[in-house]
Amino acid sequence: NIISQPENSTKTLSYSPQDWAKGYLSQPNEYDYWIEDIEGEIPTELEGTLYRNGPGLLDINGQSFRHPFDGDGMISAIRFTKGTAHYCNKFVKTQGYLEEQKAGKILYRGVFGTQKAGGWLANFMDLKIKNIANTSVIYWAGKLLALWEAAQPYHLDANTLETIGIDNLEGILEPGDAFSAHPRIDPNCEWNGGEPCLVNFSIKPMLSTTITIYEISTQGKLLRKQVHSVPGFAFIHDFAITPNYCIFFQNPVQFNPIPYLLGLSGAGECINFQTEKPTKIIVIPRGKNGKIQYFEMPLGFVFHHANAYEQDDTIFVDSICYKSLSQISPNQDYRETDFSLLDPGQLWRFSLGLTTGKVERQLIESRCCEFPTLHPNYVGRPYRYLYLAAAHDAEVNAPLQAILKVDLNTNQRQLWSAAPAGFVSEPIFVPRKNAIAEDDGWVLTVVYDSQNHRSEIVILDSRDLSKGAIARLHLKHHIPYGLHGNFVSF
Ligand code: 3ON
Ligand code: FE
Repeated sequence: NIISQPENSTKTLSYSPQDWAKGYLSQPNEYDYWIEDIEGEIPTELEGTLYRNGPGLLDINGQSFRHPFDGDGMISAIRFTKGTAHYCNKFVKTQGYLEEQKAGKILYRGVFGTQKAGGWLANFMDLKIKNIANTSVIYWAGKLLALWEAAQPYHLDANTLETIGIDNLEGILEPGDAFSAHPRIDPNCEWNGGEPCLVNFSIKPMLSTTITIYEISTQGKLLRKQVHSVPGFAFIHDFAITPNYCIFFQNPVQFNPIPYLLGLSGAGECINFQTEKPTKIIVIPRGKNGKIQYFEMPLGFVFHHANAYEQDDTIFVDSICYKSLSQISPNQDYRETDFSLLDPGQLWRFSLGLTTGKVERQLIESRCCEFPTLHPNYVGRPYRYLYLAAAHDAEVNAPLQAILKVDLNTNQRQLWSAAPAGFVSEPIFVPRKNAIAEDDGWVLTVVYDSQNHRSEIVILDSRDLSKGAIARLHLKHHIPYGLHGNFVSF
């Protein structure tokens, strides 16, 4: 054989690219059943519901969406009670979902490049947005809400997952307002007598970008709202909070809307990453009369933050950074992604000197990782343990096949891997009731089992991931790769 191989392909991959791609097949069905195919034992102390959101449809009648982020939101609920588990999933019955299912074809352009059939003329100047409610699901102030960052949430019945309708949070949001898919819950809000408080933002990007911050009580009442304008176009997917600040990373991007307006590409495809430009870090005080502070540092592109905390005059922020953001090129199919050509997400710690105005950074984890989560009581506080979805091999950019626990104090690691056939999703940490140790509880993750083309719910012991799964709950079908979710103890 005289065909020469690129050097990095001599090492065997931890997965088969064809197997990985099958996780992006649509799941058009809605199920409702008790899970019976269980290996190991579900801990009886694990009581509550794991809600997950993500694209359930990746096509309509064989017409593919250009990108998974354009897929219609589908909610899964896995209910744990007395050592048993029940599975249920339903699509968020958004206006766009109902219209397109009725028509049997794509009627809306997607933010990430999905176009209506018929070429650019059929898409020319069509700026209607389809709220696909596909990014996260939270339970707050008595409502289960499916979130998508460019529009209002959808309200669902927490038991049946039936869609109740688009929701303005009792008038907090106005028509056309957005609400990010990354609210943070301050577990002990000092502006609110020590009660928990939901903090979220929305962005309206133009030549300058409007950032609105909402703080909402456990009763659903608006406690504080601030509106700020920051220079330049901003694409901000997530943020971090501390007791006194909200922290935003403004990625170095340029927005050229012409191809979008002309009907040639999606708005998201018109965002160009600018390698040579620094990222701007925007720190907005949560209290009343604070001043915005800006920091700058060349650090690449950030979607997700792990956590932030204050110590004296410094804010520490832990985030997943990509050296560069690759563009979906016009003729490329996302199911044929060559991972070796992309930069991995890596975990960094930034320290922002509030009196010095200086930023410093430190690489904490170089292994390809995403979807950081932690104990909910430590949001905004100094913390020790982080759980991430990660690649199986430490040195290779690859799909997420493992769950990684990082001890930020000792730098120790634990890893549980589903390779070669399994592909993990975001880990969710569930603390054990009355636990004292920060890592006492379970990590839950949905794993796509490509060998059997079904998914499983995997329960890990968060004190020791490496000892293997406590339980694996095999579903009767697959769930396409998802985005975010939450565990709710009722
Ligand atoms: O003017 C606009 C501002 C704005 C809010 C530009 C815009 C139209 C692009 C826009 C809308 C942004 C939207 C709708 C973003 C949606 C993002 C989304 C659904 C998901 C993002 C996921 C991020 C990551 C890092 C996922 C990683 C997944 C894996 C590693 C594997 O599954
Ligand atoms: Fe996200």
